[in-house]
Amino acid sequence: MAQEFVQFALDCGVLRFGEFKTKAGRLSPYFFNAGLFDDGAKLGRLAQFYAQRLLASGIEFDMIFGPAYKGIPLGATLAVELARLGRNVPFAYNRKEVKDHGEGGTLVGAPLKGRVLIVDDVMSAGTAARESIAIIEAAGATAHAVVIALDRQEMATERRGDSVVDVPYSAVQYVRSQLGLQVCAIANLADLMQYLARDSAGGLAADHQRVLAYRQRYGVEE
Ligand code: OMP
Repeated sequence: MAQEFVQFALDCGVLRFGEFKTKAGRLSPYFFNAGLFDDGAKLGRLAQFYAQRLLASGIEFDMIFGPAYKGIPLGATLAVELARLGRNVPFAYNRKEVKDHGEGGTLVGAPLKGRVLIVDDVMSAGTAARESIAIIEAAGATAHAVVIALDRQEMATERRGDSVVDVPYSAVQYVRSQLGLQVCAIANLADLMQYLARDSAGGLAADHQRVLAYRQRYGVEE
């Protein structure tokens, strides 16, 4: 399924090779832009991948939380897909701006309670995951698990005084072992490497080399 997903992301132009700057300031030879799952068919297929991966993982959860902004359509479409498969669970999301009228507050949708599953696009340094966990815990619920489309399997960063340093574990590893959440990804960097290694026509050979070099510099062991 991971190889099929890598192919799907490439076909949608969501996964691209080139030169990109990540949130952590790294120059990456690839980038995954989930915002380019930008029509109904692509979002529907994406939701199927999330649902399949999640059900295969055996992770249990009581409801879905989609963090603003990119997690909102991901969580919503996953909830629709799960309901279609016979598993109807509540869904909530947050807004980034605090509203001073109407329904108020920053949370929208079902009340946050029980074991909450966070749905997001990519985990690099884990900043977004930490923000979601704080929102869920503040509401009195339990941040239980995270499902993402791509685990970049690279070193997380940590603020030490005035500087930001690389640490020898990934954000996914940190969220699993330090924060105690279960994490699953539809695909990871190893899957991407496998895809590139299998490229028989050789059109992606240069990208393969660049991704290898990037992994040597920033990658972590699973
Ligand atoms: P963390 O919040 O630090 O884990 O980084 C995840 C975020 O990085 C994503 O939500 C995106 O905003 C961005 N990102 C991607 O979307 N795709 C990538 O391939 C790499 C990044 C990134 O900047 O690291």
